[in-house]
Amino acid sequence: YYTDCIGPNCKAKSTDIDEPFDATASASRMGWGGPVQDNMLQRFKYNHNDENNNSTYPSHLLKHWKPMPPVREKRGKPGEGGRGVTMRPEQDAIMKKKFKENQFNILASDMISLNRSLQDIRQADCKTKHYPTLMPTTSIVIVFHNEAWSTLLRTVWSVINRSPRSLLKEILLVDDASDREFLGKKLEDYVATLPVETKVLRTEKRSGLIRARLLGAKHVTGQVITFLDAHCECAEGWLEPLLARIVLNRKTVVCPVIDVISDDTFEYVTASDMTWGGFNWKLNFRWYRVPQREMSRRNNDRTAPLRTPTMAGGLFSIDKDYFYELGSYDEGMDIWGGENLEMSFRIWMCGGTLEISPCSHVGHVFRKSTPYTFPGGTSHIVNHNNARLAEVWMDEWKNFYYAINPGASNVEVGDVSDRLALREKLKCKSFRWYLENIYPESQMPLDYYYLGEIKNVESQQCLDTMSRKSGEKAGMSYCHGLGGNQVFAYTKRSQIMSDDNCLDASNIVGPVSLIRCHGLEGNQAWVYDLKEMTIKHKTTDQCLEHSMSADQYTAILNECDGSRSQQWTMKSNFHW
Ligand code: LR7
Ligand code: MN
Repeated sequence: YYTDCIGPNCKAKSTDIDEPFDATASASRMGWGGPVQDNMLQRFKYNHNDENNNSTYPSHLLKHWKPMPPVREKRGKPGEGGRGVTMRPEQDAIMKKKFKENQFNILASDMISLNRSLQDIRQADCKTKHYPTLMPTTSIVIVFHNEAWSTLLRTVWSVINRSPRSLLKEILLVDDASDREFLGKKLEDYVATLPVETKVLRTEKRSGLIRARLLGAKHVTGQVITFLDAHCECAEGWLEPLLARIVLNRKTVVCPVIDVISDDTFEYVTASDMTWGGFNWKLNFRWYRVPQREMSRRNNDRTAPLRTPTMAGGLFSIDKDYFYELGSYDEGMDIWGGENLEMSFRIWMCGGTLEISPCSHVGHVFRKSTPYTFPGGTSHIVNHNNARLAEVWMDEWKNFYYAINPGASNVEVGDVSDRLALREKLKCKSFRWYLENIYPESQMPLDYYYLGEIKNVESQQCLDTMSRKSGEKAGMSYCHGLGGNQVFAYTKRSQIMSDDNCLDASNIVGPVSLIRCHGLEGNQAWVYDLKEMTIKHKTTDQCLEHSMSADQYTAILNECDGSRSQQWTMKSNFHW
């Protein structure tokens, strides 16, 4: 069946994509008997006392939340139960050709029902959790630029099918100047038939996801804003755990666990609840393993909310008033990037809490590259956004960003005075406070003696990561004075580090490598002697030497002999 007729404009197959929707069945399945009347909305005045950090609810407000009945599996239909779909080999060519338009397999997505069922992948203890009877309502804000029909509408349907109607105020779709025709009137007509109030808002010109979200937020009438990307699937029981945290403390910003929807088969794959959000020197958001410290704070309860240093950015709930009190978003940020770390730092430094609720799961189609344009150039825009966040929130640690990403020092940052005034007005804490109290595991060294290049006296060459991966040999090369791969921090914890890798002498004699920093001294502890100009490995007392004997230049560990090949300067000759 599903041959080469694909997409919403494909009349012949449209019934394969959105099978007719039975509104009455759906409403009764949701247990709410149709559209929400205003007087049914539970306008719960939840706790505005900011000091309230209790993690339990007053018992009279607690009742077992009647769970949503799961979407029934449509037997024999592709993709049901969150399974991946397999394509027939003869579709390979067209699949490959179409892939670029969205950077995911649109054929697979179009084969799957907009209402597809998912496995209930929550931990057993999540299914029996008790939530308050009264919770705030939320509006869902989904921004998109040239999103595909089936992924966008599957996101919408997953919200409708799996959110208690009494909590769901409306869905706001913000079209950021898409030029795909079906996202015009056709979309408006379609959403008018949905059983939950859904509006399409449009930016006048391409605004980027940050300003598009601001437009959406302006129209929110619920008490909580829940942001989603336009290619998500909300899983069973996703919403209650998010809102429940805001009930307890309105300054809590809550993310779901973000599961993976395969960009190839659209299989729904559960992500680990043992990862949290971090970032590296380049200011890329990265997932890292939750440290034991945080597990202990949660009494090793894997269903307890997880305090995360940063969030991925696209999927979270936030009290609407708090969103504005906290300074919403930086309107000076374009298209994509930076707003996730900016908001994460702001939340923590200005008195809020950022959490992942392990009982809430939402799938997201992760893409390897972006399908859409970045007017002005991708790196220019991302550098601009990141520079803004670095200038406003990161104090001296902004230098790590400029050092490892020299291209960013040349972009114009624009006016950040409003954002600095916001930081002042909210009496936000310092970035040092954030690193010490929220993210001590970060690869931003708290205290360091030096940040710059490390040059060998004899060869006049510089230590260089050569962009190699963790575990590989450290390199040496001509000193270019630009930073990037030749920037190292010499920290008070005796590490010589570049981003999240540390100079490591696992071999007693021979080449040294760059290995993920462990912070436990051992093979990664070095002492720089300013007078001798030697870099000594702490545990073996051997010296770092530039070896030019092999056909490849490397840094090795050797007996100290006072030679110039064992002398190094830590004197930066570039500026950021
Ligand atoms: O100009 C634009 N206008 C838009 O409306 C560019 C994008 N968008 C829309 C886009 O259609 C999509 O719905 O914005 C949304 C996010 O863009 P993606 O899906 O291309 O971004 P991403 O998933 O690669 O990026 C993650 O980081 C971004 C940084 O700016 C945003 O915070 C995204 O929301 C965020 N996505 C997630 O957090 C999902 C989990 C991914 C991870 C890790
Ligand atoms: Mn996305």
